[in-house]
Amino acid sequence: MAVRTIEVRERVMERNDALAGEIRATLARAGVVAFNLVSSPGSGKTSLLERTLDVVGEELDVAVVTGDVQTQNDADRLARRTARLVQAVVTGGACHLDALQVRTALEVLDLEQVRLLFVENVGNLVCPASWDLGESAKIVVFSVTEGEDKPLKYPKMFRQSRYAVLNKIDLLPHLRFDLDRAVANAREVNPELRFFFTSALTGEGLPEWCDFLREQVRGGVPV
Ligand SMILES: Nc1nc2c(ncn2[C@@H]2O[C@H](COP(=O)(O)OP(=O)(O)OP(=O)(O)O)[C@@H](O)[C@H]2O)c(=O)[nH]1
Ligand SMILES: [Mg+2]
Repeated sequence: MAVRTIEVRERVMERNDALAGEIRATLARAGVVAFNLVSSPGSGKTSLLERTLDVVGEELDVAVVTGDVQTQNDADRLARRTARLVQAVVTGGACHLDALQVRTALEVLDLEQVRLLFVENVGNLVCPASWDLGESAKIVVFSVTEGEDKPLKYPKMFRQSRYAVLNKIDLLPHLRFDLDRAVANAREVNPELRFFFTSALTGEGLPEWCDFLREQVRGGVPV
């Protein structure tokens, strides 16, 4: 029985990876840079996106697909910040988005009108690491309230991500959180990780983050 279970899982993953490849090709043809935001619940993905939409939503033609286990709260929050379409995917229990859900969400977006796409994944530091959604890169958001050891405890997520956003830095004065140790832990599992330090509450670090997004859109889809 155990062997059969593994085979089924492998087939599911193969199908997902094939679909993700198709999505990646579609986005590349349309010239859309796509970031898959992954994090534990409540790190501040939606808050960061709210700020991002305020600053560069129109400038960079940003579209968003949000994934939630239940409710479309995040999509509703983001739709208040932009006239552009925000697509909600309710996974109905699943702990991650998959490529089929993203492809379905993209069917109603006019990709010719989009230059930067964010997919806000389900808040979970485990499952989303294994699922390719056709993104240009995964960005792991983690916050100073989560503890410096998260990169070591959930290494796959940090290894699969090309960028990391350390959010809620406004709270640093109130916490025993060693920022240097957190960065060192993350670099231990992924030496290539590029960091941003933000507060979605105060806006600190947002200019650097938005400049990075501008650079990425200017540079086009990475190959
Ligand atoms: N102090 C502080 N609070 C923040 C910051 N960013 C987000 N929050 C708060 O953290 C809570 C969770 O923020 P969300 O943006 O909903 O987090 P999320 O990652 O989208 O959560 P899920 O989608 O449920 O995984 C909210 O109460 C936010 O107001 C920040 O930079 N500083
Ligand atoms: Mg959210």
